[in-house]
Amino acid sequence: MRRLALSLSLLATFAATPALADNIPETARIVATDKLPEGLTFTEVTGLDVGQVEQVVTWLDGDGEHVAVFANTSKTGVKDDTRYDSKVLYVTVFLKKNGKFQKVQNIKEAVQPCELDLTARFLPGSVTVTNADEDAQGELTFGYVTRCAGDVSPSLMKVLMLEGKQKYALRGESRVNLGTETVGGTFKADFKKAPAALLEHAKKIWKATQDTM
Ligand SMILES: [Ca+2]
Repeated sequence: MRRLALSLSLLATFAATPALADNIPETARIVATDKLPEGLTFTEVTGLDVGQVEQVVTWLDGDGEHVAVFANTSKTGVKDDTRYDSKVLYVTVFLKKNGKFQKVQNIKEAVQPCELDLTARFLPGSVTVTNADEDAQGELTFGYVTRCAGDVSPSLMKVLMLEGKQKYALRGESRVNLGTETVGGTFKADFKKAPAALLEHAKKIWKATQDTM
């Protein structure tokens, strides 16, 4: 009987810890979809009652089950015969507990009404879930570019890393090959007191995705 009680308490311990630190990345799922996860509304994701879902990323760590929704909103207007485009990117991270979603943090990046060529998009291949510092919290990393211009020039680029309530960032410009020279590609790191391994991962993602307008 005593042995059974011990087994049950061990089971309870494992149930309360959804994932061990060393397998957080293996629990990650990155799914391209235009559907909101069941139980979420656009109001919770974009702050509006509309939006376009692009992908949903989930992972388990010491805090529980995370659900990150990548979405955008866009609109077009005309003023004085000129067409203006606007687009906003959103990444909203939730903890899902007992079927309910608690917002952990959200990222919003807007390109203001633009009468030239508008760019606002997540960078393919930039989305990763890691646990570079081997604690109990996973890190969600993603990059995106924004731009309103009519020429060939770098975009504003960011690679963000979210861990729990923390947000770390590389901010700079994408790199563009003009034929005779390459411009852009520089960034500044805002990683506060994050462990060096986190900054290293973000730099790796930057280097892998920076060649875009
Ligand atoms: Ca971590």
